[in-house]
Amino acid sequence: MSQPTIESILQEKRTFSPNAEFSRDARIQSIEEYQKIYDRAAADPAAFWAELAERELHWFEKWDTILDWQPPVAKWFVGGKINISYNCLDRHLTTWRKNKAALIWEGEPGDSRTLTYAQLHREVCQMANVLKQLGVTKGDRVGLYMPMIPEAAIAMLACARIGAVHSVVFGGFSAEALRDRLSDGEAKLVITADGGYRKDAIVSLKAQVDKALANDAVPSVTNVLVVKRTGEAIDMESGRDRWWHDLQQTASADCPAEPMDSEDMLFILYTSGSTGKPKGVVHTTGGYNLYTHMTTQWTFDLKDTDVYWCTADVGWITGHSYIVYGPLSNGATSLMYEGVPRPSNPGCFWDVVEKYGVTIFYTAPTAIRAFIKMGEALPKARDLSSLRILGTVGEPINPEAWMWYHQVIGGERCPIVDTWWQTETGGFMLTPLPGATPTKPGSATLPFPGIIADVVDLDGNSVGDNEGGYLVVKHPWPSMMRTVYGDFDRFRRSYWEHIPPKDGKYVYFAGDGARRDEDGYFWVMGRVDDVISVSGHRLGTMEIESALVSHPAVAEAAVVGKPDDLKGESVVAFIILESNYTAGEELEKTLKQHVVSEIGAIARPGDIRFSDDLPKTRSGKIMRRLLRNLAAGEEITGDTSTLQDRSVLDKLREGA
Ligand code: 6R9
Repeated sequence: MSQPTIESILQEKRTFSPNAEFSRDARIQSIEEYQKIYDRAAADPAAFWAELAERELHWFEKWDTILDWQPPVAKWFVGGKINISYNCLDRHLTTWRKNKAALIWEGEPGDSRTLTYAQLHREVCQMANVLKQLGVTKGDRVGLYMPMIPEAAIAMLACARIGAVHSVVFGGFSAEALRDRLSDGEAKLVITADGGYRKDAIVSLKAQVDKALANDAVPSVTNVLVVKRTGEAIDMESGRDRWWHDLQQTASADCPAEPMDSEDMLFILYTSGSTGKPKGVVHTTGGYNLYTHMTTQWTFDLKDTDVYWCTADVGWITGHSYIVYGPLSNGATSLMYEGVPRPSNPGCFWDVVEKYGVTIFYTAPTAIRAFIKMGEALPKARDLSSLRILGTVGEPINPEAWMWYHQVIGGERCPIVDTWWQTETGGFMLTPLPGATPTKPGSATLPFPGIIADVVDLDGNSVGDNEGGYLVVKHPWPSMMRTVYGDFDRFRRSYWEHIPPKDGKYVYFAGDGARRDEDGYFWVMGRVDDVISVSGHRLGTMEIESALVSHPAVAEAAVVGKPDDLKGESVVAFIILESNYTAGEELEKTLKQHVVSEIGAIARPGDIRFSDDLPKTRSGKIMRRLLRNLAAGEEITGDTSTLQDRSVLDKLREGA
């Protein structure tokens, strides 16, 4: 091969087939059925999506062209008229689902609320009228900076209803990060709350908004709409700031959904590049609605009896696609929880599962690793027998964490769907279908029907089985991002130029390394920016970390490369130990030897550093870039605005 790719060194052989009883009741019941759908879709993706768009969604007017592909610009269902708020709400009102729970919400202090489809529809319509009253019109951008309360979903759906573009900024971000995002999108209105509850404390959201907007820093913002959540004292700037409940009370509940062009912008969501300013990922209406609808339905095998819970925050793409739009478009019951495991209630997730009889539970590896550290006693103290499907997203899951999830949470009966996707892809790209796909711990398995994925070298040639390379998508799909807001050139450079077009055919490069095994299963090996180069061997981070985590002493591991005169780079491992182990030279030796025996001498860590914590993004992804700086003894460079807890870096530095 002409170009260096990534070597794969870990072999995971365990396989788990869906049980016969589960498959019998599933929407897609066997791997043969999946294969049939997949093949049909691959033969003509546009026709496949058009058939589903017609069957599954309401269109005010049908499209003229299914797909207009002028790389790297894809337009789906061109000329079609659609409204995602209509598909998520109105169309359910003429069915028995009118009085079904659309949202079940549980607040951190223990307060709760259930909104039926009829109730949710009413509140969305009222809020849409409030937005109009405040001068928001089609195409205007609205910034949301909200706690995890129903009003967050209501605000998103209200924007979509009148064709305003929402730009949700995660409530944990700083005033500066909020200001940058509001400025970039030139938001007209900001919707926030006085505060929210997080880990037994109040997060003062409105005060952060005031800071972000101080000195007229974002001149496009004319109003701030404030939900009363905590009741704490806040400043209300007269003329600018309005209470949500004041305006909602008097607003009419009659607000027909605006027929939107399929390609009208639905939302902007910012994702951090490793350097430079965050990218405003732009999603449009029709394709996004269809893709999130289908992936939710098939990947979670949705039934009307399900209580579906995705633990993400609405500030992330996972919250957009799989708390709000995908589930509601399907008429499902979506649970929203304001809290996170915290000292006063580390087992709160299991309380919620038991209280509401959750059947589908979707979370992230970072949470699973935290559960493992907290021990089995917490989940074992609750009745989790309602669960039937488990999901994971956000990072590669180490096989041992997968096994724990399978055994302790899933009681060995629940299929695990490991869903690989990105803010940019809008929805699941690689994922098992729970009644059909045999799973392997650590693999996101196979492409969703209609997705043509591959692993290639830098020239764009497919690599062989079990050879590492670059994960790409070779045919446009309905929910792909359309551009970086205000910077089309950055869109082209970031995703379409690393792997050059071959014979005029463009491929989307996701930025992740992967390999495909002899069964065609994909194994995501981590971000290619994080690849470690030891004596000419390019190693992904995931496999070495998984080898370390398979040792009983290791709760969590992050590996990075450190410059080395002889080898180019040597492996440095940052380790969080299980509580009953103590750091020391003996254990260091044992762990190095463990990596050698699990995957080989090439991956042997030169250096092991024990720590209590790791630097993570606010959505829980390990920031290896910062660890790389630390390992090399360098200053931290690049953007740290997404870092969850700055003090972690200082602690790691002291420990070095
Ligand atoms: C949905 C979301 C995207 C990046 C992606 C990859 C990593 C997400 C994964 C996974 C392995 C999975 N990632 N899911 N890696 N297996 N199941 O997380 O979006 O925040 O944009 O992050 O997350 O590296 O490229 P986003």
